Amino acid sequence: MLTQQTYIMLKPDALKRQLLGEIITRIEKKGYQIVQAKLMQLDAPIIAEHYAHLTDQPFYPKLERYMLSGPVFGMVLEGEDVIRGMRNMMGPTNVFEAAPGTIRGDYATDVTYNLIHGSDTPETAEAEIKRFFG
Ligand code: IDP
Repeated sequence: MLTQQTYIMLKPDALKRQLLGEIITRIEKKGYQIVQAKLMQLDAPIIAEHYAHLTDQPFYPKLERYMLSGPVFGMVLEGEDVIRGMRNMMGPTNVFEAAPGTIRGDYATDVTYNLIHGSDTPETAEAEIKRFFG
């Protein structure tokens, strides 16, 4: 048993489409605890830091516009194997591969506008929690 924390961010399309409650309900029903949460308007430097592995990609300007387009809802979740569990609940980055039953599979139809971010390793979880919650 491995109790760990992860950083989850509901992206601007989740808020615009009023899917916040729906997604949080899934997280709560799964049994993960929300230990911190806040609404934030990100700026370009923090987006570039968060997506440093993507800044040289051709789609980065679109990703930056998307992440600047409205507030995001950041959360720290705690639970057994929560990093892997949340990645499974989210579905893969490519929505066309995301199975029904996953958040992206059920609600997203576009590779960029895919509703949710979740840390992918314990190291990135630690860095992302520090980045957004200090
Ligand atoms: P993740 O969000 O599933 O961890 P990353 O590769 O870190 O995946 O990508 C970050 C975000 O960048 C994605 O969630 C998506 O919004 C956007 N993105 C990733 N790959 C593409 C792409 O090929 N085209 C357009 N947007 C992309």
